[in-house]
Amino acid sequence: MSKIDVCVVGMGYIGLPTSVVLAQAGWRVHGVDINEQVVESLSSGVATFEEPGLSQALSNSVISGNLTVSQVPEKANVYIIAVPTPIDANNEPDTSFIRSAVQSVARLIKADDLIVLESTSPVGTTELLRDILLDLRPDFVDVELYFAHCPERVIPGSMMKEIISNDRVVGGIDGKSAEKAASLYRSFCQGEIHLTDARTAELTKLTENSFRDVNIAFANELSIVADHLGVNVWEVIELANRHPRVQILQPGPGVGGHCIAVDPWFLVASAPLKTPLIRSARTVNDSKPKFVVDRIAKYLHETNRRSVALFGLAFKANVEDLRESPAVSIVQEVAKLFPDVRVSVVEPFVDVLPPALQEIVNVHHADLQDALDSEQLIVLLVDHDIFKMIPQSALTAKDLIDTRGIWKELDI
Ligand code: SAJ
Repeated sequence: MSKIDVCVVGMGYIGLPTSVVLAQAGWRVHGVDINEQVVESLSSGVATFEEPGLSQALSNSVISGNLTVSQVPEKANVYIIAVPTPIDANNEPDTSFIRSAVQSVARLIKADDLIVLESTSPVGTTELLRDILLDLRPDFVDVELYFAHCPERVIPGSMMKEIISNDRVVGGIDGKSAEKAASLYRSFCQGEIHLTDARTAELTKLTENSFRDVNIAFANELSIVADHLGVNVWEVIELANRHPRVQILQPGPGVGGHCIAVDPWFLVASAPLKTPLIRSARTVNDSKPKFVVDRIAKYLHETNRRSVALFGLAFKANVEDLRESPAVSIVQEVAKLFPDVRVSVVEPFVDVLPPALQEIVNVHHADLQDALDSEQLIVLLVDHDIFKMIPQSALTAKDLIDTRGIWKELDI
């Protein structure tokens, strides 16, 4: 395998960091994205999203010449597909981006090439990808080609570290494919590389995120039970976690991001009658924002107050990422239910509110100190460190709804 030829299709949250670490490991990488602005930005060495360590590494890779980016795939020895795999309105997997990605590289394929699917995908997608490619290129049916699934496992906020240090699961459609893909990942990954078949790798990735979703759902359900019983859930969890075999996760306002809130549906879609627990966990987590909205509504009805401050919009702490964020839907719902209530949103991680919130007349982006000075009801939606640093003296006279348990002693 040449050391200079990896074409990465999709320069988003996974494709970009992967391209950069490959470029830094000495490979000549060509990144592809359909979005012209993304291509323009990355080609000039400017990252399209915030992630610690990414900016510098990208700029170094572009300057070194090891990373180029365009809208068109280039001939390579390895193709990595890192495109989105969303769900549709019925929670069914939408693999259309993978299909388009395969179509875009089909004409470039040559004997001995390796095609790696990194996108989180329903079980069987790597085999499907091979079938799509061979349909497009029947001249390759009897030619050696290699296909593998190597799911990413990096966590936003720590991607550049985890992409190097995490173990990787590499599943080939046959042993040679797994070996070939493993040798690529060994060039930058310091964690262990575990070889398996493609279907096992696909199910492993879905299992990891479903496991987390089910465990968060347990914490979220517990918080609703504790609220009903008038017990402090944070204390219950702290005490229960003193048991040597109990490790309950943290309740919150719901589950956001593009992974945990989506991937369990891939498992449900693969075996709809055999996944009642995973489906139910999704339902519990998806219903949590409404529980928070109901608490805010109850307060506003009872006090007749005409303003509220909501702290945090991101899908989790210390990131600027608003995708699938429960906080965004909570803000929208409160503003819609109470059009005469002024909704102040404090989110230091973004410069401007997303368009969906800009359109709502009673929502505005507020400064943290201004909100602390002027608002009586403060709803904590994201446990950013900056909110943890607010002195208790600034909060004691406030009415607080703390969905993350950082001001647990003060919650109303
Ligand atoms: N959350 C809670 N309570 C918790 C933990 C998380 O409410 O105790 C919420 C967060 O606030 C957030 C959501 O869950 O809204 C998801 O956050 P997360 O930190 O659990 O996960 P992600 O989506 O940032 O990243 C996950 C990771 N998967 C697992 O931890 C099993 C990451 O390793 C994956 O690479 C990533 O999904 C992915 O891309 O699939």
